[in-house]
Amino acid sequence: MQEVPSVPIDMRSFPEEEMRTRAEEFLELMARRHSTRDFADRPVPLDVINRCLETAGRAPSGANLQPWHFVVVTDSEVKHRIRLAAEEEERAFYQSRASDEWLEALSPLGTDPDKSFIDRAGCLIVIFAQSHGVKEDGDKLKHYYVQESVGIATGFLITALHNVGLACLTHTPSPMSFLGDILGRPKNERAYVNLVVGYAAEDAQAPVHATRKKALDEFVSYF
Ligand code: IYR
Repeated sequence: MQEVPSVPIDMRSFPEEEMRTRAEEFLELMARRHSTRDFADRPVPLDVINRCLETAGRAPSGANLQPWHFVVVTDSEVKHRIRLAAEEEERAFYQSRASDEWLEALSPLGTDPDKSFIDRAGCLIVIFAQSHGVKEDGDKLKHYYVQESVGIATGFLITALHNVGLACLTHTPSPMSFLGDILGRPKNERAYVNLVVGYAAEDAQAPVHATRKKALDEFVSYF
């Protein structure tokens, strides 16, 4: 490694027994996370959302260029505009854009063009990926591993939200360019996901299909 300015980092390690308990407890927490469309019609505390967004902002990224932007939408009128635009794309998706194979894969989820949960949920966090940055002099700044970086930050955010008891749904209408238009985002940004966030309704449900997760031996191998 070349010598670069460096600082000490405060990373904790634990005795193995404590590692096991922590791994167990964290798995137990995360295994209770499910995407849901059943949100309570209740505002979410913005200070909590902001702390969760700070967690997202701690994600690793290509050359640490943090090629993301998050828009928090709590305004009911803006949420409603997004719902209507999303439903228009989704109608085209279900009626003609989606292949039969895709519709078949979605059938156990019971999804359809109705996105009324967008009105109900406390907020939307629309996540944008910056294909490149913009330097102070206006020149382009190349970004690296943009999709991967934004995906990791999104994962951090979903985890942080679940940790405070907020539910979310990763909504990805296709195409999603209406999100950048409605929210006035610059040309170097592409909507990555519309994260619908809120308190889960008391009787919130998830399709059985979505709760079935692969066992460890189905997705891990060792050498
Ligand atoms: N965007 C559509 C379809 C959809 C696609 C996938 I991949 C999903 O996991 C779920 C739904 C919709 O939101 O209905």
